[in-house]
Amino acid sequence: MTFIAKPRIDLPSDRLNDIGLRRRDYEGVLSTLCAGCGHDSITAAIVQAFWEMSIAPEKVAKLSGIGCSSKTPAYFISGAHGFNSVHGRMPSVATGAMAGNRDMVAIAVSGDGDSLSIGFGQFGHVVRRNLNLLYIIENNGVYGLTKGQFSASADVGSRAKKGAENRWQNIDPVATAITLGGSFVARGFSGDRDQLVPLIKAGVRHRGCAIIDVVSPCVTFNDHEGSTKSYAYTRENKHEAVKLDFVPPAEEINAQFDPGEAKAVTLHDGSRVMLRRTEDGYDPTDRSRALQYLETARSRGEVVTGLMYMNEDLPEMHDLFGTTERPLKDIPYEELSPGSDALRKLQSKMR
Ligand SMILES: Cc1ncc(C[n+]2csc(CCOP(=O)(O)OP(=O)(O)O)c2C)c(N)n1
Ligand code: SF4
Repeated sequence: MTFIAKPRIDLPSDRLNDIGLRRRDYEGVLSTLCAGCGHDSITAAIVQAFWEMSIAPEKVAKLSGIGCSSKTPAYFISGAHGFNSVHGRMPSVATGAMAGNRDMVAIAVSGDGDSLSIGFGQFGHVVRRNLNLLYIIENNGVYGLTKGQFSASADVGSRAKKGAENRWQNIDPVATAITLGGSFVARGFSGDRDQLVPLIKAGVRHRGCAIIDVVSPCVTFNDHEGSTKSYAYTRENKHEAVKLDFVPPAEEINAQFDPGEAKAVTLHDGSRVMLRRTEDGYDPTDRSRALQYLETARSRGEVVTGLMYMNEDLPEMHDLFGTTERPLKDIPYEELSPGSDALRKLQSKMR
């Protein structure tokens, strides 16, 4: 794969974040995606969120599968660790990485093809294991990289560029993730950065698997009339279920809310997610209500966005397995491999 380095331009007006880095330090190489591709806007939102959160690039692990979407980790945080894995198999690689070092901040980027077609099994298991990572699905309803075939997220009745109709039932990653026991499930739109940035921040700080399905139009193969994943359709039918603000630990909640208008959910690191109710009175901590709400919206052809479901009390993978707090790289070899006597004892228990 060829990479085009980005020219480095440091403007005097560029602010430094709390660890002395500029926004530019969170960028990657130049994107080679089509001009106008929604995926590039998601990259920009990731850059902004990680810069504002002052996360050290070397503490970040970027993971992806295969697809235009899965190429995007090359376009952000070039100082991070990264693994561009096999189509649909990113969750296994991410599980191995996070099992080995729980101190890393993991961000996984996938596509609707990568996660809902070939990788559907892996997607299901990473959600139910509640692996601690932010998992973004850049959802355009097609396989962009292989020239625009319908993916499993394409809605029934939506049309391909040359007019063919999709007749297969679609898989909604949001409803699926909630059903599978997901602990943080949201939907965004690549064209709405104001909403996406706080969602990404909250997803990073959530302890467990944070799924964000982001409608991300493919301008080359799926941005025409008849597509339900186009810019025009999404803008027209987008409905924000709940507004979200992210408040870092120790920072005061400055916004003024009317009584009953907002609800704060405290995350494990002390940061808070402020949920501001919309006129529907939607409550993303109520699982059955969330599923019902999604079904009603689906029947109306609405694209509901925002934080759809959140549960801070579910144990994440390390709690479930009772694994060590220490990254495996910091454990001396003698402790990691206690020798053949210990192995014999273990085997005898299983006879
Ligand atoms: C095992 C395997 N099967 C098929 C492919 C061909 N392939 C490459 S990317 C892709 C789909 C990508 O679609 P999606 O994940 O939605 O990403 P997008 O390109 O739309 O962002 C397919 C089928 C492959 N690379 N590997
Ligand atoms: S083919 Fe579609 S998904 Fe791929 S880069 Fe172009 S616009 Fe984006």
